[in-house]
Amino acid sequence: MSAPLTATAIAHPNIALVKYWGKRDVAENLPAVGSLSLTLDAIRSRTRVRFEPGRKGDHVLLDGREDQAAALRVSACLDLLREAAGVTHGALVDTDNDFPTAAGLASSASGFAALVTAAAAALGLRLPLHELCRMARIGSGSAPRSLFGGFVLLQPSPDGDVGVEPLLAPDSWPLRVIIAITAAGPKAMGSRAGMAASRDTSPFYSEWLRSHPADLRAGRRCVEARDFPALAELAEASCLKMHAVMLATRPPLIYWSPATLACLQVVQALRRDGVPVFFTIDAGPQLKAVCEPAAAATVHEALAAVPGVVRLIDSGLGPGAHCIDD
Ligand code: 2P0
Repeated sequence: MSAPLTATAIAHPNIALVKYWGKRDVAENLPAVGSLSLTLDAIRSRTRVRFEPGRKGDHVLLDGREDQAAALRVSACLDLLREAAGVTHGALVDTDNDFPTAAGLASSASGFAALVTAAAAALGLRLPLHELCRMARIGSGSAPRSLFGGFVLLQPSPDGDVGVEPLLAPDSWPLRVIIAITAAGPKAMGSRAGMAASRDTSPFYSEWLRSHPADLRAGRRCVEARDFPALAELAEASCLKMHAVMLATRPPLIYWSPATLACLQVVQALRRDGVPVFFTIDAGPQLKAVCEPAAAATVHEALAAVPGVVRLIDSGLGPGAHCIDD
């Protein structure tokens, strides 16, 4: 059967509970550390890929606009798929996100997971999962995590590559995530440049690398045991350790807004009062509060009252990337 040459896929952003920050190999986009994430269901990237025989080059639309920087990364990723399929067709790629792009909400993770899923289907490729993960990783280090649903572990493997392992399906531990959007514009410095700056200048970077494997092992134990209090403590510590590395980078990487800190303090106060919730923050000013389902309404209400919070997104845990009908 010939390849359909066109396909559309959906992938959901993921939120890391044990964070990834730093690269071991820039050309291969190999992370210096593993990570543990959960995939969301309330927000998504949708990517349509159409290969056209005889077309030279790719044309990339991101939320309806041409984006040169995104196009270069998309083409690098598509080159791997073209090579696997033995074709040279250029592609039309149309991606839209139903949430703010490049604002610390993992749009590159869901975008590249959707891209490789759609492109592989369009080219009729049945790739081993580790190959699809490698291709997604070339696009974005956190993208392999969005190929899977629920809780996902990304771990450096002894051969120097990374392995991705789904730990729990979404309904096995159905936590809720309340995202407090405190600013919707794109961030000042992208993760890629920020990671390179931290590696080169942050005095805490070596300690981050040294202590990370133990955090990842602890993260796996917490998720497998569904131990919320232990996961809460670990995830907040991993988040703040990463932000300490960022703050000590020269020039400093300060991704928080005053409202980010206000939200963090609200979450701390809730937990002190016995509400099962913890925070995590990525390379942007949004705060993600992870809680048990029964606490979601309380957490939502408390974050909605924080000055500077412009919007809240309530999410459950979602599935991995998948194709949909065009
Ligand atoms: C994470 N972040 O683990 C961490 C926490 C941001 C802070 O993965 O350069 O967009 O494409 O590999 O995947 C964001 O980094 O970076 C990220 P690249 P990516 O979620």
